Amino acid sequence: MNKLEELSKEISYALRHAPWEYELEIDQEGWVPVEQLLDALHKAEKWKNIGEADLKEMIEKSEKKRHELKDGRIRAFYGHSIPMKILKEEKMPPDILYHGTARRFLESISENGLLPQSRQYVHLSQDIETAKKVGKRHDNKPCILIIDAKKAWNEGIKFYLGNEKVWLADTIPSRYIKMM
Ligand code: HQG
Repeated sequence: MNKLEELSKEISYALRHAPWEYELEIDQEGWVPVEQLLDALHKAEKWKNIGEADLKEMIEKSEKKRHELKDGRIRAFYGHSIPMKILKEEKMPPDILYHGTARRFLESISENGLLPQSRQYVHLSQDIETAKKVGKRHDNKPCILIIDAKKAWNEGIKFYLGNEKVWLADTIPSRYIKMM
């Protein structure tokens, strides 16, 4: 892992899972003042020279679009697990979305649908390639699930925008899920 990847990982941890460990005041949309984050990072020897330009570079060079920096604030686009629910923008999804998962979860998913588990939202992928990558984190031969997002949305299931490749939902009942 290079230094920017390491920084991205630590910032994801702070913004998604443990803002209190860094004394960050996070708002309902997940925003944190950049100064607060930098002050917290500067306490660690390895991040003592980090500045806003490094955060910008981290975001630009990252393979995934995980963070957004705007008007002196920074937030994670998705992935949160903190008790306070992060409000996401509701949006009409594409007709089909995908979800990459492990073979060992299939039985439970077909029974209970997709649940957020330890996160605040279920994470869905815009394309099969992305879903495969997500699934590989859990299983070397991941399964790709096809979500009938159009039907779900028409029947009242809410979808939210993560980034351009990641969509979020509260839960996805199994009647909208097919195996690829
Ligand atoms: C599974 C990464 C049993 C679900 C990725 C998944 C993504 C169930 C696992 C983002 C279930 C949760 C999120 C049920 C769901 N029974 N298992 N009823 N419902 N599951 O890591 O979606 O690199 O919390 O299929 O790329 O894998 O961190 O979610 O396998 O975008 O930026 O429970 O995190 O992004 O696993 O990944 P996770 P995820 P970053």
